[in-house]
Amino acid sequence: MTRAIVKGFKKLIIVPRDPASFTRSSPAYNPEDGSQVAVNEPRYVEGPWAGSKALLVEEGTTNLFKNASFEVYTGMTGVADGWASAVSSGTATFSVVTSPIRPSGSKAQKVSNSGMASAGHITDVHQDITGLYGGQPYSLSGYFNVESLNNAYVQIYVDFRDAASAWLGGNSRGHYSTTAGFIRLCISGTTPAGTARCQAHAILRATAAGGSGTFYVDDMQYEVKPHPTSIILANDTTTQATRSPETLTIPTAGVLNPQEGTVEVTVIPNLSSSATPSSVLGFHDLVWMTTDASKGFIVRRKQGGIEMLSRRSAGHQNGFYPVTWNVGDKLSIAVKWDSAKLYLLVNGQLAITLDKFDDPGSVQLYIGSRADAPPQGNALYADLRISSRARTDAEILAAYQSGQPLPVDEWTTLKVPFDASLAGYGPGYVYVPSNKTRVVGGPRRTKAVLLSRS
Ligand SMILES: [Ca+2]
Repeated sequence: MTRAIVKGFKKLIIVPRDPASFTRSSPAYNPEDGSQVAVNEPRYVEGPWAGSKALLVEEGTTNLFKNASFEVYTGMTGVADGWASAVSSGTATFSVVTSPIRPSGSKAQKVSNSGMASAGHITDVHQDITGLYGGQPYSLSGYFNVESLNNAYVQIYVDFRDAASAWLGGNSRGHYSTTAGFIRLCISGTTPAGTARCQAHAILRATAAGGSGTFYVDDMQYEVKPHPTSIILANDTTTQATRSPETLTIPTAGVLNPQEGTVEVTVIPNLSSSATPSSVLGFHDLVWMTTDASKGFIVRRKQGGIEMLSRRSAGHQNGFYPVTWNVGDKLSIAVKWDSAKLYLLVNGQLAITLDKFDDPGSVQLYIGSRADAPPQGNALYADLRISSRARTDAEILAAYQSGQPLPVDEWTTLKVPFDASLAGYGPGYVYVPSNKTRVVGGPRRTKAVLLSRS
C-alpha cells in the first residue's frame, strides 16, 4: 500500500532524552539550606531565574576540625567535646543549644559574656589543629548567629605556631552587628614558614570596658585550600570529615557533532573573579577532551577572566578573555565550532577565537570538572543546551539578551535545565494532519502521532 498524498504539517514538541550523570562518592551538605545530601545525590540551589534551581559541582575537601558542628557534647562545661574555651574577664556562659542551629545537625555552640573588663578582652571557643606545614594554603570558615553585641564584636580568628609553640602569625575577620540568622565568615591565606599547628577560634571580643554579647557558632571548617568550599562534617570527635569531588557528565553520542556545534550553559560561580586564587589552574566549566588531553577543548575560569584551550596535533592553542564577575552573577558561556575555528562567547560577546580542536572521539562532555585533573568548577550550572550547528553570534547574543531559558529548537541535540533534575530533552515532532488531507492507498491518519525523535 502506498500513500501518495500527505498534507498537514510537523509540529515541534519536546521529548525526553538521556539524562545527565552525576557522581559524588560521599555525602555532602546543601550550602543553601544546610541539609545533608546522600552519596551521588546532586545539590540543587537557587537558580538563574525566579523559582528555578541550578546544580552545584564542587571539588572535594577535608575539614580538619573534629566535632566541627558541635553535635557531640558529653561534658559539664557547656563547651562541645573537642573544643576548649578561653575567658579574659567577666561572666562568661557557654552552652550547647538546640536552637538556633544550622540544619546540618541538631546542636550549636552558644558563647556569651555579660561584661568584659576592657577592650581586647575575649570570650571564645577554639580547637587546635596539628600536622600543618609552612606555605600551605588555608581557609577557615564558620557560621555565626549574632544575637546581641554591646561594646563588642564577633571574630573568626586563627593563629599559627611552630613545633615549639612559638607564635608565627595570625589572621582574623570581625563582624560588628547582630544578624537575622546564621551568616558564614571566612578567612583565607597561606601559613607562615615553620608552621606546625594552629589554633582556630570563634571569639566575642570587647571594644571597651563592659563589652558584652551573645553569639552562636556552628559548622566550623578548616581546609588546606586557598578558598573555602561547602561544609563537610562528621558527628563524632575523631573524624576529620572528607567530601568527595563531584562530576557531572552527559553522553555525547548523537549529541555532540565534532564537525560543527554549539554548547551553551549558564554558570553561577561560588567565587568572584578577583577572589579566584591565582594559584588555581582554573575552575573547569566545560571539558570535551580525551583523557590524555591531546584532543578536544576546555573552558575554565581563572583569576580575572575565562580561558579556553584548543587541543590539537597541529599545536595546542589557548586564549584568555578578561572579564569580572561577583558571587551570584550569571555567566552565559557559549562554545561553538565550525570546520576551521573554535569560538568562545561570554554573555553574548565574542571573547576568544582559536583554531579548531581535534575531534576527541566518543567521550563524555564534562560540566564543572574534567576527568584527568582537578579542580572542579565550584559553581552552579543551569540551562545547558547543545546544538548540531555553530549558532551565529547574533543568535547567541539574542538568546542571552532574552533573559529566558534557552528554547529547544530543531537544531537542539540536548537540553538539560538542571532545574532540580538531571532530565534531558530534545526536539521531537508530531504530525498534525490538516482537514483537507487526502490519503490514497493507505490508512487515513486520524490523530497526531510521534514520527521522529531524531
Ligand atoms: Ca551543628
